Amino acid sequence: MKKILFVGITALAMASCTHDDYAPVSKQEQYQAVFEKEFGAVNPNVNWGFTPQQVFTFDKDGKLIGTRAANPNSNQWADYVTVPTKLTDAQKEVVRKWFQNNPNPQGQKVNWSDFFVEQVYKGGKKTEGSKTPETYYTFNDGVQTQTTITGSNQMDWLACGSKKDHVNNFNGADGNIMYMYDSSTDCFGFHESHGDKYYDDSYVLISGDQIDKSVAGMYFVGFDYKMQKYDNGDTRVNPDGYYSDWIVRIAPGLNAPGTAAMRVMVEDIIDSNLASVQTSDWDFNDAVFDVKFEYNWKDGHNQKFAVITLHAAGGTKYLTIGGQGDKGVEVHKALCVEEQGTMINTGNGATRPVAIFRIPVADNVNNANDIPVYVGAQELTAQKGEATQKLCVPTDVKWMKERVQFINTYEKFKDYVNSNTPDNWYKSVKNQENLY
Ligand SMILES: [Ca+2]
Ligand SMILES: [Ca+2]
Ligand SMILES: [Ca+2]
Repeated sequence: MKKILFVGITALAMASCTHDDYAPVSKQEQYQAVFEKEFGAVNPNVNWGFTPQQVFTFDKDGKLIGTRAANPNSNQWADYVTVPTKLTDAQKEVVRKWFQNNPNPQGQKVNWSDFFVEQVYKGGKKTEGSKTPETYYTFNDGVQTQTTITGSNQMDWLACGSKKDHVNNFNGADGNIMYMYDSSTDCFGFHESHGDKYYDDSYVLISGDQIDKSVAGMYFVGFDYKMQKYDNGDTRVNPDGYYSDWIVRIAPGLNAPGTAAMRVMVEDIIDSNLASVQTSDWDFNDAVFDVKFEYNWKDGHNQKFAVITLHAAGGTKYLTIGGQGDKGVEVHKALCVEEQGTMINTGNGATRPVAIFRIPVADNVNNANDIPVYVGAQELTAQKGEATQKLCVPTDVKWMKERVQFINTYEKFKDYVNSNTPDNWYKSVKNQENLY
């Protein structure tokens, strides 16, 4: 008797569930419910700021085609990227002296596919006050000779990344400034002319913050000369631990303001327990990245890329851009932080330089919304008229710090959600201190 009654109650409960108190089933439906609880009903016309973007096309020689007035006599870098202000002589001196007086420094990593290289110092030129002469005794058959060589004179072809992309016009440890794209900062090397070998294990990458206030926020690569003429080591030069034989600055290729790049701000709440979402969980900073589209000549034909500039990873989940899992780029790793649980550049965790990387895309892709973003296996979407996990804004819009309220920071965001206006809701900042 009892048993029958129990079944009856269950059946009744289920029946009422499917009628009056409709329980959302899919993740997106549950998300819609918590999103609307926070921000109100989503207007059917809201597209979250995503629109088709301008596409830059470069010819075989890396020259920008179309879209802007071309001046063949000046370089065009400034049309699509922020060209760093050149170093002053005083700044170069500060950097040179630091490298000449700090042996075996601890380096760091940056992750840029697109960057500038600027000459700082060629070894052997100025060594007053230096702890290294930047000249080296050679060893023959393991015995030191009286012959010295100036290392920098043997250093040809500055090379970037494990594919050894040559930096044009940087030879003999000298150069001016060059823009590298679709390259890599995963290592740096030089070609040694005496022994005719490449060395990409004798560099160090140092943050200007470590050197002096006048070069804070900059990055420098120093090389310690080494040489081995024969594989058996018959003639060689030992590095001396001072990475001053060639010093260059590297600077990320940041999007020029007002160019075609757009910023995407990502919220990963959909992958959380949606029953316990709080107001301060909404921050749309779990990934913040800019998207720019480019055609570049590569492997004999024009290929289309999304150039991604990753600014922040304000979440602790496995979040990938460009595809799911291994098919995408994990945001913490991209910012050179191995710990997935560390938030980066949101005021609560680690601080890192931006990451710049490229994703090959199909010819018809020209909207930042088409760059897939995943949290684990869950794709984060921005559908017109539906609760969104991504917002698209101009690249000068700042993102949120952690644990502050989105709704109390952007005063008009709720209006935008409810009525599709104002579309520049990001200009209605109420509490500047909530932004990173
Ligand atoms: Ca050295
Ligand atoms: Ca969040
Ligand atoms: Ca966050």
